[in-house]
Amino acid sequence: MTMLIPVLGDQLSPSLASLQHVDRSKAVVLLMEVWDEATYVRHHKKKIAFIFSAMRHFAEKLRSGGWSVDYVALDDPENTQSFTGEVERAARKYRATSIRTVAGAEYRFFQAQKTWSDNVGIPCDVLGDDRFICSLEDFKQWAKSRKTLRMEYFYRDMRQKTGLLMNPDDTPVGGQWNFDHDNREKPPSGLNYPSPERFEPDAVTKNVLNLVKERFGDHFGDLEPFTLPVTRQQALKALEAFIDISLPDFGRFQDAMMTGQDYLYHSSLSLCINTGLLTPLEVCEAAATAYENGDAPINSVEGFIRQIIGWREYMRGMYWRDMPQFASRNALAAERPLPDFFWTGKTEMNCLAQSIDQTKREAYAHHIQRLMVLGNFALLAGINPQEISDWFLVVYFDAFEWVELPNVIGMSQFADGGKTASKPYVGSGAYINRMSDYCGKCHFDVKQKTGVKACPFNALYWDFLARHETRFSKNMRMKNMYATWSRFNEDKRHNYRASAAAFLETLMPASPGWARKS
Ligand code: FAD
Ligand code: DLZ
Ligand code: SF4
Repeated sequence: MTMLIPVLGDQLSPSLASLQHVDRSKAVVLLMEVWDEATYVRHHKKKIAFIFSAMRHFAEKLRSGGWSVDYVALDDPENTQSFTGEVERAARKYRATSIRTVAGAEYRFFQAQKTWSDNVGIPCDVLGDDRFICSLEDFKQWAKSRKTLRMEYFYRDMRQKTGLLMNPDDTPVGGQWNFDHDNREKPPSGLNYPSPERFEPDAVTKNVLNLVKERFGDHFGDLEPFTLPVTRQQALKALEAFIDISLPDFGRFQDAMMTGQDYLYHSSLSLCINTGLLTPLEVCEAAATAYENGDAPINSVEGFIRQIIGWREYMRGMYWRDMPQFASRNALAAERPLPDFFWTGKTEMNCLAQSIDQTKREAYAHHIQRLMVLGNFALLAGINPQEISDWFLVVYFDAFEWVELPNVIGMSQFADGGKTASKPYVGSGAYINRMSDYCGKCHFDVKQKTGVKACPFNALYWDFLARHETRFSKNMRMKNMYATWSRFNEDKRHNYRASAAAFLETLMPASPGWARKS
């Protein structure tokens, strides 16, 4: 009577449902490094190294906790290099009589998981992933009872459900649900920025780095220096450092972008949370405690908690609600191919060059760089949403389809026609200039509106609004933009549109094969 417990690379939590209430003497935990998963998109080298190293460390931890663990390394000669193949092989090897597993977070994988029972010919119990705060069933019910879905209302329910930042009388701490109006500052010059807690690679990680160098050398991004947390213990240290050092200023500088400051006051904990090294609830509880102890202000703590119990959970709910159609949505009929510079970083637009360069080095960019520089550009330029989504899925260390896709297709590209966001997130050069120091060192002039030296965001912004006037001019949240557009005379409109067209002509499409094997 052996139970086989497959654990995936984003399920590295001691609290994982499949590992609870099991007789360890009658179970084998299976962890698998498989080529199919590591290459279905050509993930950033750092992301692969992080996952493999975190998996190997987790396997060790389980072994020392008395579990029997079968760890299939990528270069194991018997490795069939697919999840289903490895589950079948392990089931035969251990004469397993049942499989117990936690539902995969991604649609693609969950479909495969459902075939395991039939393929192997033994019962397979697929458990819900209770590391999320809102179950998929609860999200469905919440969504069903509403005409329009807005994250803010979902978030308030999550605050009540978790009790985070709630008074005993069920009112929000600080008298408001949301303190975002305090969160739009650009840092003054001369500030001493914190850096996230980093960790020297140990022998396990060094082996993985060699493997990744050898097998994935042609994938996007820099492998080294590699200093990411790869164990729960390190992740807890990174969390503690964030809470002590960065959280107090997280709120006010949340939207800022500064050259040479890859992380600013952001936590960079997304990869630890998404892979299970930290649970979302414990991260939020640590932030709430900092507020209760007077160590961080409400605008920072509320803003931080909202990202996790609000946006993160909401995105997951939206993903499962709309898959598999979500992946191919293209409401704005955007068909321009992804420009080459997304992979090479070679562009004279400094905001894009900086954001892409740090993405290549760190496999990280913070939210506003993703949304208001990279995503904004793709949306304004009419880049095909599936191409830009693939790019995002490849390049970030925290990119798993369930969270990447709704953020890109839904929030950033408006390709779901407004199911996720109530208006498109677009901005001209003025927004980027206000929130960053990028424009001062740019080849283009952010103040010029049209012509070859003008910041391309300016003409692209008006060109986008003009292209989609029928769809957006009635949107209440875009009323002011269209009022301004309607005051422009014909010549001005023509100049904006001609300038945008001339700029778009200069974009070189990326060669195929960067994101998926051609
Ligand atoms: P912090 O700023 O410190 O925020 C704290 C935490 O809140 C994050 O660690 C994350 O868990 C959560 N969070 C914040 N915003 C979001 C959001 N919009 N959706 C879900 N969780 C959120 N996040 C991913 O985890 N994976 C992705 O692949 C991903 N792709 C994105 C693509 C685009 C176009 C955009 C606009 C956003 C994307 N995000 C993604 C959301 C967000 O940008 C990242 O979670 C964040 O930048 C991670 O850095 P951090 O840990 O320093 O976050
Ligand atoms: C991202 C990733 C990569 C690159 N490789 C593996 C792997 O070899 N084995 C594994 O178990 N998980 C990997 N992962 C994480 C998976 O993509 C993630 O666990 C699934 O997509 C589940 O939805
Ligand atoms: Fe970006 Fe325009 Fe500023 Fe250059 S001028 S950094 S292109 S916003």
